[in-house]
Amino acid sequence: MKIVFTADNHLGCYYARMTPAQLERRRLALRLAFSQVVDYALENEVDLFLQGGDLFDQPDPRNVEIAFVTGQIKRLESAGIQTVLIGGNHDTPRSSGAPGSMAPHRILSHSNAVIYLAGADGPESVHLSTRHGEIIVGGLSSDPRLQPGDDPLQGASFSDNIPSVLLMHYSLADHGWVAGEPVVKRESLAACGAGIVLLGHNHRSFRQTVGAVTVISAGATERLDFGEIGNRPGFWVLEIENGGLQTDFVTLTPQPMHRLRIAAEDLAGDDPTAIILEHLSEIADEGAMLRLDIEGTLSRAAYHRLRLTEIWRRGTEQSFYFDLGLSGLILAEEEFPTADISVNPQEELRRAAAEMTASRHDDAGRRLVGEALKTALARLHGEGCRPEL
Ligand SMILES: [Mn+2]
Repeated sequence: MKIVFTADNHLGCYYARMTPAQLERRRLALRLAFSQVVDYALENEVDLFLQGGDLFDQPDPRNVEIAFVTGQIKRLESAGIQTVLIGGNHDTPRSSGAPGSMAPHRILSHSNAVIYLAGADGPESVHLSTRHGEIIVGGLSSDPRLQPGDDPLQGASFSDNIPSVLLMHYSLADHGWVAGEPVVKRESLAACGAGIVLLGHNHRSFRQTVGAVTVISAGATERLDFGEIGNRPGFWVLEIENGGLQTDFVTLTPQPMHRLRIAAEDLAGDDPTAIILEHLSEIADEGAMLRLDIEGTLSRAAYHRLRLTEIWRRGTEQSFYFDLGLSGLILAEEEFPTADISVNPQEELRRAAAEMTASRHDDAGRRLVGEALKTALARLHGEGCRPEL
């Protein structure tokens, strides 16, 4: 029996800093990645198509994405391939009990060829007959009610319908788990009864053994942000025959992505902008997502010589999408250049305080303004010294 397993396709993913045209092209790339998984399933005549959550990036996907997935499922159905899906943390409504809230997977499961294991009351399993034999597939959708550190398999019971393949959308302990989300403990995984556990959620693919269980993390079908630049997108093919398991990871070609880091210390010269533009032109690629990070300590003078708008414009022209990261940039502590500027900050503070005092009709208010002025002047002269007023 041949199975295709994919997860974290994140169809319709939103990028706040893309132009509407870029966003549409990016979303098309995400759909294209998913359709390549379906192409593979059709060309290789697999028996089952399993999706491990976060098919959509939101619980309320746009019609474009719903229509697209419906079309892909139709293709699978026409080839006699059944689809089983679960919900992920992105595409499951936060409160499934709220009036009118419904997982988008319910729309898809109107097709007879689609089974959605919502798992609102614990794990579910379903008995399937394929061209190459029978199989029980279990599913544990992402449950928004779980607290950080909770184990979704704790107390989970399949009664006597123990799945041979279990689909989940959770992190595995000691493997990509970040504090703040639920976590599957290794002990409960080893004891769950399933022979193969297929995990969505971790965008990095891996295969490992926990007790007698083979654990496979799907990995995403595209690198969703610059933090995933080292990931290899793709999907898995499983072949189960006479109790034996063979697995293959099929890679997909992602949209090119470059990350450029420039040390602030290298920008101390007369024209730091020129240095950056030269670096940018070296990796210019109109099809690529590009992120430039300027990191380290920069003097205020050098910072003012940086023409950020020009850098941003050139980066945008030379790439599909340009992101400029300045969060790692620190401005050097320097003396405040009071002598060179036409505005006298002390005078400005006193003037503002006088205006505020004049508009106050209560003594407490006036005292407060006086205190604030004192503090502000003290800060201006450097912490700790007491100015004479
Ligand atoms: Mn997820």
